[in-house]
Amino acid sequence: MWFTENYDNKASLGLAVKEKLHEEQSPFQKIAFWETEAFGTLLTLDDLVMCSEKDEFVYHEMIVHMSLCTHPKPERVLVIGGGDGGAIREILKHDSVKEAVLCEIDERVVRLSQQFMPSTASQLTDERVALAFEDGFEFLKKFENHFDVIITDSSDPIGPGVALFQEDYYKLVKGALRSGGIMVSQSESPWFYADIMKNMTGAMCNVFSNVETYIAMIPLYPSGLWTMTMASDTHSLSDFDFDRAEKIASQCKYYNPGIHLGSLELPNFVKDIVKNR
Ligand code: SPD
Repeated sequence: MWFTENYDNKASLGLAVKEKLHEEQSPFQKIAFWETEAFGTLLTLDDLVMCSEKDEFVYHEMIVHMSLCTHPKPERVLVIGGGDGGAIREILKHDSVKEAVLCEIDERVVRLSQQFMPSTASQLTDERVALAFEDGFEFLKKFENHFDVIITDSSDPIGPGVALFQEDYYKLVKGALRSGGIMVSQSESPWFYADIMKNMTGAMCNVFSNVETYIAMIPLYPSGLWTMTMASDTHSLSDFDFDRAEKIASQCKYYNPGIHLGSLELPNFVKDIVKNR
C-alpha cells in the first residue's frame, strides 16, 4: 500500500505504508495517520503531509528556534495551528518561556496526535501550555500587546488555512505582539509554490518593517526545500543570541548557530522570488 501526495497534478510523493492507523473526517478536514516503512508514523490532513515521526524535528526546530533565539527574552509564545504539538515541544526548551499557547481550530488533530504521535505531542500537557480550540484569526482579535513571538504553524493555504496567508491576518498578529515582538510563518516551497511565497511574504512586508525568509531541508515536503519567514518591526532578524542558540542546539537534531546563520542565506532563485515582494 502507498500513500501518495499529489502536487497540483504536476508531481507527487509516494511513501510505502505498512498500515493505515486511523482516518476520520472532522468538521474541518480529513485526518489520517499512517505507519510508513521509511518515516515512522505520518500525519496527513486532506491527503497532504503535515509531519512524520522521523523528519518532524527539522520543521519544528526551525519554525521555533530561529525566532526565539532572535527575541531577547521570549516569555509568551503563541502557536496558531500546530495541533500535532511539535512546535510547543520545541518552545518549552526555552527557559524564559512562561506561557505557551496553542490555538488549533481542530481539536481532533490534537487528540489524535496525542494518541498516534506521542513523541511529538507529549508536551501539550505541560503546565506552561494552554490549549484553545478556535479559529486563529478570531482568537488573535482578543489580544493586544501580549505575545513576544507568534508562530503560524499552518497547513497549506487550502481549507481552514487560507486566512492565515493574508495581510489582514498579519495585521492582527502585529496587534497581538508586544513591543519587540517577532512573528514567523511557514512559507511553502520555492519550487512548487513560488507565487504563494511571494504573495504572503509581500503581505508581511506591507505590515512589518523587517522581513526575512530562510530555508530548511524537509524531506517529505514538496521538493524537500522549504521556506519559513520571520517578521518584526524592531529586530534585525539575522542578529541572534549565539550562546542561547548553542545551548538550545545541545537539545536539537537540526538547529544550531551555524544553521541559524546559513539558513538565512538564500539560493539565488529563492532571492529572486522574494525580491521586490
Ligand atoms: N505542505 C506541508 C506544509 C505543512 C506545514 N505545517 C505542518 C504542520 C506541522 N506541525
